[in-house]
This record gives sequence, C-alpha cells and structure tokens, in this order.
Amino acid sequence: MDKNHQMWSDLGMDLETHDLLCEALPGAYGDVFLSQKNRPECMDYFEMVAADIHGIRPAELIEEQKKGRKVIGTFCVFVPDEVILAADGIVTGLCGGSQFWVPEGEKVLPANTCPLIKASVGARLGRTCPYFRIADMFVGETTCDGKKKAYEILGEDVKMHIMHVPNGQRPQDLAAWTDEIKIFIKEIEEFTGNKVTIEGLNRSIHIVNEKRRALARLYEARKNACVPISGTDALLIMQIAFFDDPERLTAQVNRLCDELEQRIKDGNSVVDKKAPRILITGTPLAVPNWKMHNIVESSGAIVVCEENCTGTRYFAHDVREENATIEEAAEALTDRYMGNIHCACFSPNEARLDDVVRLAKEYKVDGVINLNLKFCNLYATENYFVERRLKEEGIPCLSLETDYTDSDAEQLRTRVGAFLEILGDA
Ligand code: BJ8
Repeated sequence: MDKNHQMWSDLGMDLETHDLLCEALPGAYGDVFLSQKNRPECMDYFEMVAADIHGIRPAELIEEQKKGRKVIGTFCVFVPDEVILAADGIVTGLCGGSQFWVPEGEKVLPANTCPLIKASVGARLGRTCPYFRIADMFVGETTCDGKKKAYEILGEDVKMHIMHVPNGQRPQDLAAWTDEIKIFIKEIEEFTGNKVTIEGLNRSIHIVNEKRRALARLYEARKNACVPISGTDALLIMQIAFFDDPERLTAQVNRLCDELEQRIKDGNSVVDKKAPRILITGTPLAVPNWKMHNIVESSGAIVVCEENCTGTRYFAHDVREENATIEEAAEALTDRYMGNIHCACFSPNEARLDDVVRLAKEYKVDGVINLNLKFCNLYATENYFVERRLKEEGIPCLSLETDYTDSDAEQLRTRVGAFLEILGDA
C-alpha cells in the first residue's frame, strides 16, 4: 500500500474513491492548465500542490496533529484565521468546488441547495475528501440560510462552532461581531488548550497581513496592459491560499510576483494585447471550480480580476497591527472583516457595487461577467442592483448562473462568445 493509500485508509476513507480522484483530477487539471501557453515558471510550486492536492498537504496536517496541533476547517472569509493561528492551530478552507461530492450532499439536503453547500456536506459525510476528515473542528457562520441549516447537519458528525454574522454594518453590528470574535477566541483556546495572548495575536495578524500583501501584489500585476499571468492560474493560487501554510504561501506568491514584474518590464504577456479584459464578480469559485475561467480564456479573452471571496474580498485591506490588548485586536479584526468583505448577506450591500465599479476601472476591463452558483438566492437577488449599476456606469455586463456539472458548458461557451463579440465591436 503506498503512502497516500495508507493515509486514506487510516482516515477511514474509501480507497476506490482515492483511485477515482487520482485518475480524474490530473486529467481535469491537465486539460485546464497544462495546455496554457507561456505559463510563468514560478507556477511550478502551485502546480505541484494542485497535482497532489490529496496527498502532500493532508500528510503535513496529520504530521502536525501528531505533535498536538489542531486543524480547524472553515467555510467563509468572515472567519478570522488570525485567531486560530494565535492558538497554534492550523486553518484549512473546506468549501467544496466539485460535482464529485454533490450527490452525497443531496442525500441529506434539498436538491435546490447551492452546489457549494451540497459538495461541502457531501465531502464530509461521504468520507471522500481528506481535508474534511482531518479537520478536528469545523467553524461555520450564519451567512446564508442554506449554510446555516447545513451546519446543523454537519454538527451531528463533527465538532462545530458557529459564528453569528450580523446582516449589516451598523455600529451595533460591528460591536456584535467584536463580541463574536471574543467568543471565538475563548472557544479556540479551550479546544486547542493554548492561550491566545496579545503577542501571539499580533504575530498572527502580521503573518496573515503579509499573505494579503503578497496576494494584492499578484493582483496588482494583473492590472497591467501586459498581462503576465492567466486568470486561471491566478485563481488556482487563490484557491491554494485557503489551505496552504500561510508563510510558505506568502514566500511562493512573492517569488512568483518577482517573475511577473520582470515579465511586465519585458513586455511578456500571456495574451494578445487586444484580448478583451474581463472581471468576474459573484459567488466564490472553490477548488477545483475552474469552469468559467477556462471557458473565458479558451475563448480568447483574459480574466484580470475576481470580485468575489476567492478573489479581492479575500485579501483587500490589512488588519491594524501592534494592538495593545485583546479587545483592541478584536476591534481591529472587526474593522477589517466586517468593514471590507461586501458579501450579499448584508442588507443593504451598496459597497459591493462600488467595489465592482472601482475594480472594473482599476483593472481597465472591457466587460464584467456576473457569475452566480445556481440556487444562491442572495447573489441572484443582488443581480438586480449589480446589473443596474453597471448599466448606469456604461460597463457591459453578462449575468450567468451555473453549477458544478459540465452539462451547460457548451451553452455557457456560446453566451460568453457572443458577449466577447459585442465587446470586440464596441
Ligand atoms: S462572505 S460569499 S464565503 S458567505 S454561494 S453558500 S452565499 S447559497 S459562499 Fe460566501 Fe462567506 Fe459571503 Fe464570501 Fe450561500 Fe450563496 Fe451558496 Fe455561498
């Protein structure tokens, strides 16, 4: 039995699934990434992580658990990684981005639930994803109704802590979130057996800020007229950022950015300068959901920015460093998380519309694809405002809804092709 088989078997997981995934994933990955031309050399690290996504990182997590560290799984960018790191815990993102897990999720959830939720529940209950088995505790959050109820089901199978996210950003909402963070600190201290000191919290705030700065640097490079990296590669990096070691990830992203900045100086673009520049806004694109980026980029356009939680919302704005007390640090975390993540769970959510327009201008895009997962009512309803605002601003917009299956790929390709033609004629 090889190392990966042994690990899966120790986790009580199905070896047939392991072999199925090992067959399917490299094929899917290869089709999307390895056919790309002129890929930056420093994608080698991210390529290695993606190619053995079910082996290398899970094995590292298990090694750390043997030393007594706890692995905490999260589903939303509102949950502050800084608190977990300050208690010497390890964070791993858990959002499911593959159809592979959906049927198992549908055994316990209504079929008209968004695929991200179905895949996440299916991955845990079906015992088919090592990250979902390794995590000692899950942290959920009260953002959308589907997630709230799904966490109750997951909570019967794994230890779960829920953070109650307010529906707005009024002063009383911010105060409520600061309280949630303080409750979370206590919970994490108890679970890990490690005290969260102000020194530790300031240190972890700095580590996560460094990661944010590296990712912001990557996005900065994508603003250039000479585009040094494909949107699909940038998306893969963002997806890996959710479960990799933060300091190693930062170093690898900065290494890549050195290369990208040199490419810009050399005028070395991955696409023709005339390729339409696209911003994608909407629901998150959890790994391995590369569907829309692949369609857009294999149709001759380039994705230069994502206004979503696997894009700018993940890294925009730092947390204030060098706080004097835990109370002050909790407020600094609140300001960054509540003040800057403009999720459709907020009402009203005018700031997201401002972000989309600002980013469209900063990245000099020719058009916006407003992309939502099927059965996500929050984002689907917010489409009304997104479309209206973009129209007012004179920015072309195409709204699309999809899931994790490939059944609509050709239809989407046709619609994207027609949109790109309109952009080309403009
Ligand atoms: S902060 S976007 S990561 S909640 S797509 S599960 S909303 S039905 S993922 Fe999200 Fe946090 Fe908001 Fe970001 Fe529900 Fe919609 Fe599904 Fe969604």
